[in-house]
Amino acid sequence: MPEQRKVITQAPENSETPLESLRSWVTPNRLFFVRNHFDVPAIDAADWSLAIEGCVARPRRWSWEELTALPERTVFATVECAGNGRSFLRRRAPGVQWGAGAIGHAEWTGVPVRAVLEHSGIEPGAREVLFEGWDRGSESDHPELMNFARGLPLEKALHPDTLLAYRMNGEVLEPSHGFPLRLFVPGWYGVASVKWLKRIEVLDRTFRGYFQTKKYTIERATDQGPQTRVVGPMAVKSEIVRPQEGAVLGLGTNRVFGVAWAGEEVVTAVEVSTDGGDSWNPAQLLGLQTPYSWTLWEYLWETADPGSYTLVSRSLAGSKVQPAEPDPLLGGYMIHFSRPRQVRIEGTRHARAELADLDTLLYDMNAYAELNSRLPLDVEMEFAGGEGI
Ligand SMILES: Nc1nc2c(c(=O)[nH]1)N[C@H]1C(S)=C(S)[C@@H](COP(=O)(O)O)O[C@H]1N2
Ligand SMILES: [Mo]
Repeated sequence: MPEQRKVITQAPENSETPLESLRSWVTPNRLFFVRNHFDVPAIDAADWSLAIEGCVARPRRWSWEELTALPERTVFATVECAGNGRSFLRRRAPGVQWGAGAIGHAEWTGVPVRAVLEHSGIEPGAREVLFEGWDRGSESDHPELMNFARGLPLEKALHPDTLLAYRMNGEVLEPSHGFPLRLFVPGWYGVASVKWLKRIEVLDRTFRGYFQTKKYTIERATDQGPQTRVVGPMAVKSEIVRPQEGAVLGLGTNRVFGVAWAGEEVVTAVEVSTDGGDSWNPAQLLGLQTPYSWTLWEYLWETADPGSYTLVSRSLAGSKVQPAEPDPLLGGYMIHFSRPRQVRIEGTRHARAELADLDTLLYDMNAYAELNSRLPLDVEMEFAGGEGI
């Protein structure tokens, strides 16, 4: 059976990337997770335009032709939903009960937000940029109809990598990923990247919309006690992709394979424990380590003794280390603790994993990404050369 997204809710669609079969640095579009609060809006592409208004000297509308005539930029980046892993919390948090797959890594192409903002002339008092989507609906604690909308701090909106994106892995955006145009905020939790863009407004204040006051907020300890914050950059995190929970392995060398990411920062190391976190061993990082993008890693685990083992991985980015336990102040968001995995080694079986050969790995990653998308992906240059990101 061809691989598919794992559906958590059908209408609106909320579905996961099938992480356990991951073999590529790039997540093919049709396997890339979807997080929709409301139904996918019907957008008339022929009649499409984007309004830029608010604290700007020259408000205007951009037609599709005008917008896409601006110089474009491409960024590779991992997107994780802030609720990813919610179902693993011992204390149940409300919201979609995500497993580990509300995450994906893709190549995003579009026009920097900066270009359209500067074209309109940002006025001195500007603080935030409001991005509004075409999708509309209500929530149980907000029965009035509302559009999905989010405010982004001006500084991040003006970063040259923050894009009005119209291509994902070289293809036109799928309807569920925001066709025809979405915001793309690299390094930040997915909620910042508003899909189906309708309108941009430069604000001289902080936007207090539903999706950043009632939802997608966390508490942070400060000298004055806990303060409420809006989720922003993604935390440092890793995930064991294989072996899966409950796997039965053999004696010898077993491969532990996974992904690790650190939002706007670069993953500098990944460590693996086979004794539930008492001792740690360095994993080998595979391919590129760059800001925004996840890195693949593997650890070759030598075992001479049958029995039960608890595997744990942790990602490091400079002085930041992935924590062992969930932080109650974060509630049901930014769930980035190291989740232990139970496996069993049987004395009657034998395992013989070898160190991954980078050429084979690159071939496999490209072939897989191509097989699962319509256009060929040129990830090899980026992967091997480490340029252009
Ligand atoms: N207009 C709109 N934009 C949206 C959302 C939405 O429901 N409506 N969901 C957000 C959330 S919470 C996430 S995690 C990402 C998911 O992007 P994807 O569905 O393309 O993976 O889109 C964000 N942008
Ligand atoms: Mo999300």
